[in-house]
Amino acid sequence: MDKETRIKLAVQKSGRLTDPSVDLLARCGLKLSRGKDQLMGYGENMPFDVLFVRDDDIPDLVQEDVCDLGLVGLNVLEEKRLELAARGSPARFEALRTLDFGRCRLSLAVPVEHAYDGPQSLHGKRIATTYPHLLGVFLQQRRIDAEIVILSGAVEIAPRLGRADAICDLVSTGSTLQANHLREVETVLESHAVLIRTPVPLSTEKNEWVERLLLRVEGVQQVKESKYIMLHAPRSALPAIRRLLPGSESPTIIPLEGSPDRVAVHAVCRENVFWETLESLKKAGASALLVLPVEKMLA
Ligand code: PRT
Ligand code: ZN
Repeated sequence: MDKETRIKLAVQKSGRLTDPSVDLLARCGLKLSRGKDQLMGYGENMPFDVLFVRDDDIPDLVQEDVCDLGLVGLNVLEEKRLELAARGSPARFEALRTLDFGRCRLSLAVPVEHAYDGPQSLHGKRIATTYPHLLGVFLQQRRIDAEIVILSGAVEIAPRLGRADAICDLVSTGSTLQANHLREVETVLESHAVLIRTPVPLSTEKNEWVERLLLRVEGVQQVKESKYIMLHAPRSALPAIRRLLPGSESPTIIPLEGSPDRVAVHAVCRENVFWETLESLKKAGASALLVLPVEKMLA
């Protein structure tokens, strides 16, 4: 395939999104060989090449059509969208899929010893952040007049240094806030990774590959939670068993040779299957229970 028909995909070079992004692409079947400079990964078996860059550059690279696709946090994307809107040039990248990694939230936090009684408590306060636009909208919507202190990092130590009264930063486990004696008080944005695409129309050939990738991404995300359950049961127990199978659509019912009253039930459950569920199924009359991981799934 010539150069123009290869799809360029931007991925974070080194950070929290790197491993899950590369893992997702591998599960979608992409075999990458990394170049000497480690800045590019070449798809050996699919026409995708991966560009490894800083996450903050991904929205621009896709918007400017340097890359066709990008994997980036919603927090970075939405901050960029607001920044572009403020400059009078609306964002043109398109979010294609929500991904099940990179989960975190952009939150407001105050020193634990400070009283907090709703967003109004932030009136007249200084709030440190690297997300001035998202924070700005949050404050504006609530008619709160606060000063936004824009920092480029180490936001969580700003209150201790006397540079701010509160912070607005990403949180996942909350341990960073705790270590800095801060208390999470408001969520500004719930975030996760997203797959974005260029606003420029793609050739038919590229489009077909993007569609294939999207189907595979969906399949990969579904199988993570899915299990294949097999069991034997008396026909009379089928209604109860079907009610107990978690998140399964119509199961396959197979007659058992030599036992007209008994059947085998096979079902894909789109949720995790816990011991408690198996115990309930057994109580309802099921036997020979088997739970298997699902390797691939294509709707
Ligand atoms: O070098 P580059 O610019 O590419 O990387 P970066 O340093 O800007 O980003 P990186 O790798 O830290 O994060 C990339 C993306 O991961 C973010 O844009 C989010 O979409 C997502 N993400 C998910 C997180 C977190 N969870 C997270 N916990 N990004 C940052 N954090 C930080 C947070 O800023 C705080 O310092 O982790 C700390 C809090 O974590 P907890 O677990 O203590 O609450
Ligand atoms: Zn960054």
